[in-house]
Amino acid sequence: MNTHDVIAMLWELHALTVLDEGSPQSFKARAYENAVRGIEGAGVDVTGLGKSELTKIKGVGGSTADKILEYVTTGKVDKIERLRAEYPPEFVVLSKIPGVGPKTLKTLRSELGINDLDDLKDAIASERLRTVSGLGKTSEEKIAKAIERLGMHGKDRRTPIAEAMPIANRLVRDIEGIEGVERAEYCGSLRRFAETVGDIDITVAALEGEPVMEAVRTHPLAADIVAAGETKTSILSREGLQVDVRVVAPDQFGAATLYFTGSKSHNIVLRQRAIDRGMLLNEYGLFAEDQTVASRSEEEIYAALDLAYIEPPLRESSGEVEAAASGTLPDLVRREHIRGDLHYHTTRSGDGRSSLEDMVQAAVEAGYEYVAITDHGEDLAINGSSREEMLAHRDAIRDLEQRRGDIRLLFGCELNIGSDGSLDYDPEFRALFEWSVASVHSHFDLDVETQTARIIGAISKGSVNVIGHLTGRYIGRRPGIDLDVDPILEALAMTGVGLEVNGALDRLDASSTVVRRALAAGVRLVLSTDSHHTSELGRMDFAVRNAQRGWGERSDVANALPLEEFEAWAHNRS
Ligand code: DGT
Ligand code: CA
Ligand code: CA
Ligand code: ZN
Repeated sequence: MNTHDVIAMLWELHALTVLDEGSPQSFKARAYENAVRGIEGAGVDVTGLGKSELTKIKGVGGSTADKILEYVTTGKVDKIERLRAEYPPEFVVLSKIPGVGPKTLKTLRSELGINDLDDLKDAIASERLRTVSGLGKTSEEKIAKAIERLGMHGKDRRTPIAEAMPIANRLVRDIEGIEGVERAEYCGSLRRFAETVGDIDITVAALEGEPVMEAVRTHPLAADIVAAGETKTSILSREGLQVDVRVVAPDQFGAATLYFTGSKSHNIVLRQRAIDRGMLLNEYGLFAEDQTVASRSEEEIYAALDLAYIEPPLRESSGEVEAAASGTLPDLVRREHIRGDLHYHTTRSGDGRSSLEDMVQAAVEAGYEYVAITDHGEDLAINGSSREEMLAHRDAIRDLEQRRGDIRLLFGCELNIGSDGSLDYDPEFRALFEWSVASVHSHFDLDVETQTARIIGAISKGSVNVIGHLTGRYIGRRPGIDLDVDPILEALAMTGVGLEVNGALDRLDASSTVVRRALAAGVRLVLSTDSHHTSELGRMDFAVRNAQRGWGERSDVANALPLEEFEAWAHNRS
C-alpha cells in the first residue's frame, strides 16, 4: 500500500459522503477533499505516519487521520464498508448524469424507489420523474437527453478509460511482483487506448498459473469472482468492471498479447494474411505445418507476416494493415519527441494546486525545453485572473526564467470562449500573451449552429494559438458541446491555429476521431496535459497515445518542434 492508495480511499470516502449527505458542500465531504489536497501538496509517504504526524499535514483533521490509520493497518475502512452497502455501484453511477445531483438522487430514491439506471429510465418513460418535488417536465426531458447522449446502457454500460486505467495499472504492477512472473501487460481495448472499455484483459507470462490466479482471486480490487480457472480468472471490481487475467507460457506471450489486444477485426485481417501465406495464426503463435514460425514477441509475428510493426492504438482495421504492408505507416509521434507543455496552470489559477516554482521545476525534470504558463483568463468565475494579477504574474515568470536559465517560459493564458465567440480582456491586452489557449468553460447546451459559430469566432480573433479541449466533454460524465466539426477544422487549417489533444484521461479532447480528420484537413496539433498540479505531468503520455490513435505523426505536432521553430510558429498567429 502506498500514498496513492490512501488518496484513492479518501476520494471514495468523499464520493460516498457526498451521496450520503446529499451535498458536495457538506462539512465532512469538504474535509476529505482538503485532506487529499494537503497530502498531495505535502508530497510525503503517509503510510508510515502516526496520528500526530498526520494531523500536522495541512487539511488533515483528527477524524480523517483515524480513517487513514485504520486503512493502513487493516486494509479497510469501516465507514466505507457501511456506505458501500447502502450505495451500491449501480446507484452511484446515476450521480454521473448531468442534472442529477446528490440531492436529487436522494429524493429519487426516497420518493420513487429508484436504485439503478433501469429504474430511472422506467420513471422517465412513465413520466413520474416530473412529479418529484424540485423537478418538472423540463428537467425530466433534460435528464432523458443526458442519458442518451452519454450512451449509458444499464447493465452493459462501458467504463470510461479514466476509471479503467488505474485499476489495470495497479493489477499489472501487483502481478509483475509475483515470483515466477516474467511479464504482465494489459491488452484489449485499453491497450488500443479506446475511450471506454467493456472490460480489462491482462496477459501474464509465467510458467506456473496458480500463484497468479491465487493473487488475483484474493486481490483487494476483487469485489467478486466471476470465473476461476487454472490459467484464466475473471474478477469484478467494486464499480462493476470485469477484469480477465490470463496466464500463458513466456514463449507464447507475443502471440497472446497480439490476439488479446485485438481489435477483433484487426485479428481477422491478420489471420487471413497468414492463411494467404500458407500459415495459421492464433493466440498460441504463428504456425506453418506444425512448425512454430513466431510466437514470443509481437514484432516477430508482424515481421513473419511481411508487415512493419503496428502500434496498438492503430489496430482498428482502418487501413493500418495495408499501410504496414506497403511501408506507409505514419511516423507516429512519441513521448520522447515532446519538447514542451503548452497548457499548464499554477496557483495563479483558483483551481491550480502547485506553485509556479514547483510547476517549472517539474517541467525541467520532465526534460522540457519550454513551457507556456496558461493560467485562467478573467472571465472564468472564481478561478480567473484580473489584468493586474496577470501583469504581476508576467513579472514573476520573467524573473523565474532568468534566475533558472534552464528553460524557456512563455507568458500565456487560457482564454475563455464566450457564448458568442468573444474572448477575455481586449485585443491589446491579449497581444501581451506570448501563447494563448482558448477553451469553452460555459454554456454547454447551445444549439449546433451557435456552438460552431462560437468556436470559429474565437479562432478568427487573431489572439489565439490553439483551441483547448474542443468539446468540453468529460467521458462518461458530460457530453461535449454539439459541433459541426468540418467547418471548424477548415477554419483552423486556414488560420494556422492549432488543435489541442488534451491528455487528461477523462477528457481526451479532441478525440482520436477528430484528430484524424483534423490531420487530413492540414491542422497542426498541440499535445497538452492541462496540469493543475505537479502530479499531472504524466498525462503527456496519454495525449501522445490519443494522437497516435488519430494517426498523428511527429511532424504534425507543434510542441515536438525545437524551440526556435516553435517560437517562430507561435509568434505568427494570424
Ligand atoms: P471491449 O472489452 O469491449 O472494450 O473490447 P476488446 O477489444 O477488449 O474486446 P474483448 O475484451 O471482448 O476481447 C479482447 C480481444 O480478444 C479482442 O480485442 C480480440 C480478441 N478476441 C476476442 N474474441 C475474438 C474472436 O471471436 N475472434 C478474434 N479474432 N479475436 C477475438
Ligand atoms: Ca476488453
Ligand atoms: Ca475480455
Ligand atoms: Zn486549463
